[in-house]
Amino acid sequence: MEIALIGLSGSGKTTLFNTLTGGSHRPGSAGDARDRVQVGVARVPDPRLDVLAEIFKPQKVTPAEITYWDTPLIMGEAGSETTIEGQVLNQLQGADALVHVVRAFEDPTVPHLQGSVDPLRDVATIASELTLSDMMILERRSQRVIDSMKGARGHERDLLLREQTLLQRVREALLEGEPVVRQSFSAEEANFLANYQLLTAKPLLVVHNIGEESLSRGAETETLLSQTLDLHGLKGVALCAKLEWELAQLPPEEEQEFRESMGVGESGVGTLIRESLALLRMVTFFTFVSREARAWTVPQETAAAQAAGKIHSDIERGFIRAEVVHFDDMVACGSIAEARKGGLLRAEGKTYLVQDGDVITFLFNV
Ligand SMILES: Nc1nc2c(ncn2[C@@H]2O[C@H](COP(=O)(O)OP(=O)(O)OP(=O)(O)O)[C@@H](O)[C@H]2O)c(=O)[nH]1
Ligand SMILES: [Mg+2]
Repeated sequence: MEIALIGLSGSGKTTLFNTLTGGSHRPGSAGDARDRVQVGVARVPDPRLDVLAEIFKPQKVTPAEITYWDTPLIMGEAGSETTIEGQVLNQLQGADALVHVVRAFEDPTVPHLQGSVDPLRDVATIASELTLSDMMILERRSQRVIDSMKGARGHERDLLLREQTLLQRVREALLEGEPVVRQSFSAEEANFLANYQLLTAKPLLVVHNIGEESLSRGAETETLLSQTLDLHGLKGVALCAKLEWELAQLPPEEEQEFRESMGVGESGVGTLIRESLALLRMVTFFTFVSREARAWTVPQETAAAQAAGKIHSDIERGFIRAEVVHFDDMVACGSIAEARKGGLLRAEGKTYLVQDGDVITFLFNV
């Protein structure tokens, strides 16, 4: 799963990206890499994995991972044409979800290209950029459909006509401010749409990059944030990217101490990663194999055989069954053996839909 960080220049994308992925790209250095997307991997913090590590006493603990991109957007540059197109558009079209980083911090040393700090305005700016970009994609597609219609007959023509009707409807809804992700479609329409790779069809999460000074007013900031987002029907997270980055440089115990002394509870980045998974409708399952406890994420409604395939294609091919115990039962029983005795270990087949928190042993034969 690939998530692209987007947002106006200077909103804190690179700072956040570095914190998420342990990277060390220079903040404010997008100028060096205008046309390059940086790719990095974040480890998904999950307290359940730590609890399982206590039970299994593995030699190795491996968290699930999620990939983030730092996209050097050209938007918001003084005097630039503020549209997402060309290479940047192609890259964004390949993302599974978008995280919009919005500047909400006051800092006189960091110039704001829009002249003032105004998260609500910036949320609207990016929303309209995404919409504009989709309008252009739909326009181009529509032109091609019209061209193909000239020589088309019968079934082919009907299909093109239905596509044209869809294109028209999506454009009208977009113009009324309804992103594609909130519009509804028939199965055939959804198939057409999948080909266009529209940006407003992607799940979107907003990060309010708040200043160090606002952290003490956490609840107040959250309320303000949710009011802003409700307006657009969006979900959001508030964090201070710079502080999170600084804290991430400390040894874990010191980081904890600092967080407590500053009244910053859970890591904002941890919350962001969790919300990213929720946004993508992912569930987490756990395995314990060869003395390694490991967390994996798969989309909701993933069948056991496909989940096994994420670990290794051989396990999917030679799938016999999955032995499943839920995390809560695992903790209550204290071991797989006890769970088995208590009848809490279930044998599930290929088509079993993996649930969040399942602890799974795959049996296979190749
Ligand atoms: N005070 C404060 N400064 C921040 C915060 N987050 C980022 N900055 C600063 O803002 C400047 C821009 O941050 P970047 O992370 O480079 O922003 P960006 O979105 O990657 O910008 P572009 O790459 O130009 O699009 C840097 O000088 C950061 O140190 C924050 O939470 N508080
Ligand atoms: Mg940057």
